[in-house]
Amino acid sequence: DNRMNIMKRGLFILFEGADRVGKSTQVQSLTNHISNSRNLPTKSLRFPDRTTPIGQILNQYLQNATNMDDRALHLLFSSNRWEAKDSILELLNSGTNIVVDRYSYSGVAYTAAKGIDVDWCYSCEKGLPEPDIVFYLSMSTEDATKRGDYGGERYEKVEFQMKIKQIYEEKLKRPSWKVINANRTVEEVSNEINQIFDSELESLQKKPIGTL
Ligand code: T5A
Ligand code: NA
Repeated sequence: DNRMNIMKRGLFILFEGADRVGKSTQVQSLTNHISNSRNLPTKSLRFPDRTTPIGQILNQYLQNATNMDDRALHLLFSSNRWEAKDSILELLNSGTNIVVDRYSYSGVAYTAAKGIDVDWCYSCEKGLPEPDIVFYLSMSTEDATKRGDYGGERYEKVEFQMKIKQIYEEKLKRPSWKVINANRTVEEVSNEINQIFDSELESLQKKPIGTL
């Protein structure tokens, strides 16, 4: 009877990067790979989660409909993750893998790019569930701006995006991050990501869930 061995915790897989590098596309692709090819329970999540009351305020801000103090805004983005903490832990503990589109590092990068201290930005994230794998999608800002729908939302300005990229790469990136060259076809990028996931799955399932 091997039923007792079947239950493994879910993994928390995070995609980060500046605008238009292909995060949402790859979140969908890896979610399909985990649920269809690997046959494991999987759910994709995104931040900001625009469906909650806090998320609706953030959505209005992003669509340029409201203005807000930079730190007040930062705390709302952070709250939007804290309000998801319990459901994230429930999913992981019940064996569901989560593939997440942006999280705390987006929070820090986008606020710090306005000139606010990185440590202050990060302190609001301390204690949240920690991702097991971070895929950081990287490409030149110039090439990213050529991709579909660029320029609609508040932060989609070239100079600001260059600052975001710099903060990710000089202040936030950890040695454990998987830096992925995002300036290739969707299939080339997802093949590399699937391979990394497959090779790390078993060992990561044995580790306890961490906290930021
Ligand atoms: N934000 C977020 C904060 O300020 N603080 C926070 O705490 C958080 C969590 C909204 C904004 O909120 C800010 C950051 C953002 O400015 P969002 O909803 O994630 O964040 O933004 P979106 O506009 O949905 O997504 P992005 O602009 O970041 O794009 P993605 O997800 O990186 O890229 P994707 O997959 O949507 O692809 C973009 C286009 O490129 C094509 C796609 O088909 C699409 O047209 N594409 C490719 N083309 C060629 N080759 C490839 N390999 C391609 N992959 C995708
Ligand atoms: Na996206």
